[in-house]
Amino acid sequence: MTDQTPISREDRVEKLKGVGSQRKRVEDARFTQGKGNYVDDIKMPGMLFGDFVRSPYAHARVVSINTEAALKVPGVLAVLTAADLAPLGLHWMPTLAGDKQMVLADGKVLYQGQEVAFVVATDRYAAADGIEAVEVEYSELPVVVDPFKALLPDAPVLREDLEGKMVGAHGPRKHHNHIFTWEQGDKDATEAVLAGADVVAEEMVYYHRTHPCPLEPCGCVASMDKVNGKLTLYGTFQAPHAIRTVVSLISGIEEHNIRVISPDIGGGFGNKVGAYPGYVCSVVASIVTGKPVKWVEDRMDNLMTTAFARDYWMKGKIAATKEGKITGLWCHVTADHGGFDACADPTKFPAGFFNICTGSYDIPVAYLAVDGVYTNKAPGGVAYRCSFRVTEAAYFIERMVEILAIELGMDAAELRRINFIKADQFPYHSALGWEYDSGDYHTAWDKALAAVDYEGLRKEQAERVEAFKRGETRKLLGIGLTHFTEIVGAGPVKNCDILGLGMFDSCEIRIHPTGSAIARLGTISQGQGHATTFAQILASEIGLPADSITVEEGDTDTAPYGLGTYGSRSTPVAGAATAMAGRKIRAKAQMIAAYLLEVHDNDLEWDVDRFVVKGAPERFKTMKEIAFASYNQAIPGLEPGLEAVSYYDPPNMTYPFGAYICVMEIDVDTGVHEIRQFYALDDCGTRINPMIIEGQVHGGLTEALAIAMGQEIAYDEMGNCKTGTLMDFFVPTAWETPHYTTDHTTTPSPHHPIGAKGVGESPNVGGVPAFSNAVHDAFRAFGLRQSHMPHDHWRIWKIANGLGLHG
Ligand code: MCN
Ligand code: CUM
Repeated sequence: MTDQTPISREDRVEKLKGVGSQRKRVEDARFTQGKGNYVDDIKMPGMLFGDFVRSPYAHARVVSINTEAALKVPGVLAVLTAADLAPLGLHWMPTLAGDKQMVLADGKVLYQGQEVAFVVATDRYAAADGIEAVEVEYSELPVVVDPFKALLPDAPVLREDLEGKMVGAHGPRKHHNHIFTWEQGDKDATEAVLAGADVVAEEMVYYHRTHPCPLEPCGCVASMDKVNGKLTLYGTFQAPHAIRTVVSLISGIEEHNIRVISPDIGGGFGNKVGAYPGYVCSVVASIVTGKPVKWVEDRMDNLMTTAFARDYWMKGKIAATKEGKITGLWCHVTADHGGFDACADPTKFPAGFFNICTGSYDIPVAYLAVDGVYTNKAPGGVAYRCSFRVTEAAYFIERMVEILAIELGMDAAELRRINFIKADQFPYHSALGWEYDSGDYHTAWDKALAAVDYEGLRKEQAERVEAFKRGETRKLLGIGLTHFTEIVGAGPVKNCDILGLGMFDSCEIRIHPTGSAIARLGTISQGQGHATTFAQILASEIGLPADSITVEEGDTDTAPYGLGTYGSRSTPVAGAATAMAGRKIRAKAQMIAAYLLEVHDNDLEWDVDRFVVKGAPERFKTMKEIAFASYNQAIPGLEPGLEAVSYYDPPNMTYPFGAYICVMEIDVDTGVHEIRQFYALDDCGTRINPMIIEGQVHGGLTEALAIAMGQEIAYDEMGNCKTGTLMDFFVPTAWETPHYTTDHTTTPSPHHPIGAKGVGESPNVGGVPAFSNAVHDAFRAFGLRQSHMPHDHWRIWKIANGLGLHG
């Protein structure tokens, strides 16, 4: 093998396209040319289509289901109901939150759109006709859409299956519609601080129900091969291995006979973590018919029935000295989980990582209690770039700090500054139990304030208020500040599992003889660009160009076991596994190089893409040469080949952070807003690919804009979902999307092999409070304290009207 590597060290580094390189996304050649392979692109010989009869009522008894007429519709082959699934024990399924959920209506329905029967037909149209022909008789029951009303003594019993069971998956239940109480922190100490404080700001902060609405809805194709007993399940799964295990446990099919494949996924955003009735019904239908069965949601199905996000009522009290030093935080959350608790949190965290709600601040004592409640709404609850409820936590604390600033008559930027955890306090132990790994909040904050000329903006704002009062303008100026702290990378197996599966992750690498490689991971990209970035991590670790490394995810027959992609965990966990597997490769490569160069291992040092004999730079072996040698030479004491696998259990989570500032103009007479400037500084530790990070931030900010400024899953009193179509559910386009200025600081994670923290969810976690705080701040001079999102034009107009600004 001759080696063609360029001479200069810089050239060699550049050629690798390793960590820090703005490498272009390798996925895009396929996607931009229509060569993506999504679930709905999968076509198999004889494939059938399944679809659901769904409940028009939010709460009703199912009196009878008559499938006779439907079975006569041409093309309809079968109609499954709970009665068909019951003998198999599949009419209910476990949820990731330790609850159980009806696969098909078993006696009653609990939310509009709930799955009642599954029609299997030769094509989608026949299935739709079959659905029309199924006759279901319902008897309506009283509906509860308000979680506070759900807890009244005389509220209707929603979950009759749980009647009399006063202990649930997360401890005691206080009421027939109560799911759990989750308590953290020191209640007595916090109440004592509140009682003796100079100032206590108290407020109810609501983070409304919304939905990730990925471009591609959820779906699957189940194919049971009755000859060899193997089930292949293609689907939009964010956690393919976990799905395989769950399918095995509930179906009794042995795990080696199940192959789960996540092909390309058109956006996940947490919507595709959980298990849905469509998966179970497709598998059963394939077993029954012996043919492959496809189920793919339409937009309404997706918006109305699959994992929603948020719906948290957060009552807060924050105590401080007159000078503005925060002395304590108290929070009680009423969490609306809908008809079934189908949250996808780690098992021991029924409210996710909401206990990061002390945020970026050094708060000595805190107390948190979360009550989960059943209502007649769709189940789910952890989705949409949430980092397991960190979005709610960040919104809560960033609103409470703004309200405290009002109470104290202080500048909100200054109030934050004097309460930030200081750089020398890391690792920092928060009052609600976390160990923040690293941070430098003051540096980030000062950089952000300087970048937008914060003082200048405040002056302009004050002048604007005066001009408004003089009648010279009808526009107000809002400055939305946020400093958020994220917690991502679940997580240490000792405290994070999903259904008992520890949340490690994995990477397996095979180096080919000619010095290229394939790496397989337990995660699965849904647009985050893993094929691009994980190859970069490896390039830096093993000295082969990223362009020579294929990254493959999502096939449980080939990829090592992993817990999947959500909670921005891929980089902190699988990224770490990738680096560690790379290091194993390098360790063996060092032994091979030592043999080839006839020196001791310790006489070699690593240099970009090669091992060099210390003190003799002309004597080296490149990784490419070593790869070939590993296959063509018999090396005493070493097995042939060059492969490694790493299962990585992180010692801690990572704590990315950021400083966001939104400058917004608001027209008081129309309620229309205009975003003049949005500055986003993110610190995600070592940056693998700055361009990908920027893309993640742009996307997350746009989703944050949507949530803060208009997006909502709303119900009427009857439990009708009022926002089940894209006519009613706001999804921003390029038209509504402002220009973003991105920036960064770099504070590496001390425990991650390459110092990287996650970033995917940060822009949503920090973006929503920045937009919302801008709206609130615009009206601060006129006495606004708190107004619930989404801040659509109508609601902003109502704020102005309520403050008497319409004359
Ligand atoms: N990255 C980097 N340097 C870092 C951190 C991350 O270059 N220091 C890169 C990563 O290598 C990866 C991307 O940024 O290519 C996101 O990494 P990470 O923050 O680890 O998040 P995950 O890959 O685990 O993605 C999950 C996260 C979540 S939970 C949601 S929700 C979300 C998000 O990613 N869903 C998305 N971003 C999304 N982007 C797209 N296009 N589609 C989705 O469904
Ligand atoms: Cu919570 S949305 Mo992401 O974790 O897939």
